[in-house]
Amino acid sequence: MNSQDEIYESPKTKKSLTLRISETTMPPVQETQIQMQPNKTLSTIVALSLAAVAAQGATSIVYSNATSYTGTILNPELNQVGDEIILGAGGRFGQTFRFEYYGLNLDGDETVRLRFYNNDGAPLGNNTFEPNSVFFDSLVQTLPAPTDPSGRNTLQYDLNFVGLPDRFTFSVSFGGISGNDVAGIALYQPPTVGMSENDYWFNDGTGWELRGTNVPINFGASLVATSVPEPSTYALVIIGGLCGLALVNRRRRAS
Ligand SMILES: [Ca+2]
Ligand SMILES: [Ca+2]
Ligand SMILES: [Ca+2]
Repeated sequence: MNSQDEIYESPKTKKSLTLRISETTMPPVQETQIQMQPNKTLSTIVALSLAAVAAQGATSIVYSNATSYTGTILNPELNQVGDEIILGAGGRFGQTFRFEYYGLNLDGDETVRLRFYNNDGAPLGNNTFEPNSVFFDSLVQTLPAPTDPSGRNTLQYDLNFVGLPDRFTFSVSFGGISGNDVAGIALYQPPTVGMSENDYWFNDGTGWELRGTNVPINFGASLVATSVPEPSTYALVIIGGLCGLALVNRRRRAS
């Protein structure tokens, strides 16, 4: 039998209380993804174009902390928490980002918001800077209640090839949490691609604070990036080329 520790935030203190929740097995975690159903005629052309682009640009996992679940959940309640990460080698145009959360007694009114911050804020020493400017914001979205018996679920975000710095902070904040509701972030350790310090960022609305506990706090997450900025641009060029070809043929027939 495994146990699951839950870390409860207690403002103004660096130490956290832990609470044991009994848990039996850990089946595979489900994923919630947005599936695209592109137009059939276009999809063939786009697939060909994307294949051509894929041959030019490399897509790879530039951050991964998704291999070893620690059995621990960070429960931020209604505060915003962030994990500062350093990316591994690879492209710097973000394709997809995933993180894993935990939900208990959710009622359906819960929300989640993911944000990426440059660490270009106030210096705290030791080459550490507060999160400041936002370069990706999912805005407030509905948080699905996990259906997996583990209580855990993964959210995936399309990053639209946003430019990524080598080092930044991704933050998560939940809403609609009241009564017996619990929403938290699944902690994994260690990252297998890229790295993160053992601490994490905490914001109760009055500013950022770097927090550490007795255990490494690294959010379960992964990031896929490519070295090609916008494949859609290439796709449009190629589609444009095909249209031009058709036009030339038509003109030839007309003459
Ligand atoms: Ca509830
Ligand atoms: Ca609720
Ligand atoms: Ca960390």
